[in-house]
Amino acid sequence: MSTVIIEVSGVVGTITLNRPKVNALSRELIEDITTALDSMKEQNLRVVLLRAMPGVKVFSAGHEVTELPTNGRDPLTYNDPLRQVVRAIQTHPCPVIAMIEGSVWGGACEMVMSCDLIVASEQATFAITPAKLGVPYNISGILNFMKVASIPFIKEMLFTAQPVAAQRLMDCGVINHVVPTAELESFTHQLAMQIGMVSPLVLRILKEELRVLTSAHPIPPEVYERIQALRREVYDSEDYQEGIRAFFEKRKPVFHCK
Ligand code: LCV
Ligand code: LCV
Repeated sequence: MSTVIIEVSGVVGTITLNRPKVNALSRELIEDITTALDSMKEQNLRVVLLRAMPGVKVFSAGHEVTELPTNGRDPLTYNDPLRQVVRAIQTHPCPVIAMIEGSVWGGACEMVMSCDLIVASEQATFAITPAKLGVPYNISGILNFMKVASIPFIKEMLFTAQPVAAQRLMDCGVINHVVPTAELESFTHQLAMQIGMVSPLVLRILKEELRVLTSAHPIPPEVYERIQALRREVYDSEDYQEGIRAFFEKRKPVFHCK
């Protein structure tokens, strides 16, 4: 059974996450999302919506924790499914609008914030959780957060790992619109139709120009390697194991900085 529902209405394609219980981003779910995005490239679409089922409490619980490696491998390498779905959204030729109900966790925050626009219901919340789980987030993931939010705000979300209300993210320029849940679908579809009426060729070049320019951060190879070495110390640490163990034991992690 596919973990996503795909619908096309006119020039708007919709990808609905549908993986019980909490849309945790497993390899399977991410492959279904990227396959849906690829299939939509072949159709004459102008906008893609990414959403969960209406009325969900949890939009996505983030990375499927059971798929986080615990054998000393980097949990967020270039080919990790989470990295792949973020790039698939960022390079998709059409604007991708995230329509958010419920709570968004961990890597799902980066996936949503990599969409071109975000429309959220008033009750939606976002929690960026690597620090809670003991995961050394990867450098392009951090850059994706920097693209949409100020450094102080992103530091607060990363350092506290706590849920933040959609309104606060809109006040900080991360979310485009916060609307009452009852209006979420109609508002988002109206926005999609507006975008669907302008030149798709111009949209494609504008999106790619913005992606290239916001990703242009020259880092000397040695600096990159130093960051990778620091990240390796973390994912090789006992704290990383403790973060994942605590998750499965449904208890708070106790970190010892080793
Ligand atoms: C697998 C899960 C998950 C899950 N994976 O229902 O950004 S990083 O670096 O941290 C990155 C690595 C990342 O994204 O890590 C994952 C970060 N995600 C989180 O911290 C969210 C963890 N989940 C929760 O806080 C709660 O499960 C939420 C609030 C999402 C839902 O709470 P609720 O009380 O409604 P349960 O907690 O009972 O979860 C329902 C089932 O989903 C599993 C969880 O283990 C439980 O399974 P069982 O019913 O078999 O016990 N589950 C939840 N999240 N990310 N599995
Ligand atoms: C020549 C004009 C213009 C005009 N050029 O009075 O950013 S990019 O990439 O798009 C870039 C290439 C660019 O800047 O493209 C131009 C973008 N501009 C617009 O899309 C605005 C187009 N204009 C309008 O929406 C309306 O004209 C406004 C709202 C500006 C004014 O409306 P209003 O009803 O008051 P009219 O539309 O009747 O315009 C008065 C006269 O100005 C001409 C227009 O053709 C009309 O000429 P005639 O009286 O001879 O019919 N006009 C308006 N804009 N950009 N000519």
